[in-house]
Amino acid sequence: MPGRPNGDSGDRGTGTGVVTRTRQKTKKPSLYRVLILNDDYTPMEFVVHVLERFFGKPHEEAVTIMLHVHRHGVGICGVYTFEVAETKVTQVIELARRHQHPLQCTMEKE
Ligand code: TYC
Repeated sequence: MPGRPNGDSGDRGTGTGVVTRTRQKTKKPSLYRVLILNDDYTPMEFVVHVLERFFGKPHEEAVTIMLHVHRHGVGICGVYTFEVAETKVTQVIELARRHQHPLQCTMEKE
């Protein structure tokens, strides 16, 4: 990242500097995978409902993801910026808790 980051070409306060920066500065936010974990007790239909409600999955895709998790132990619900991912994890865990299901959900940096 050469030069001065805010376009100050370095006139040391004399007011004679020329602003040369055209653009730069925006950084893409880090992304996080939201993962859902298998367990022996949460009903399959509940997991499908969670994937539809919080992750906007169409029914068929929700079933596919749920079965993947059922067979492999873990699956990806979606990829989001940090606060969105955190909110979705909280929403899933809270709904599962209210229904007394042990369903767990977590997030990891991509
Ligand atoms: N293994 C559960 C069952 O047999 C179904 C299930 C699927 C649970 C996915 C959690 O993330 C999960 N009822």
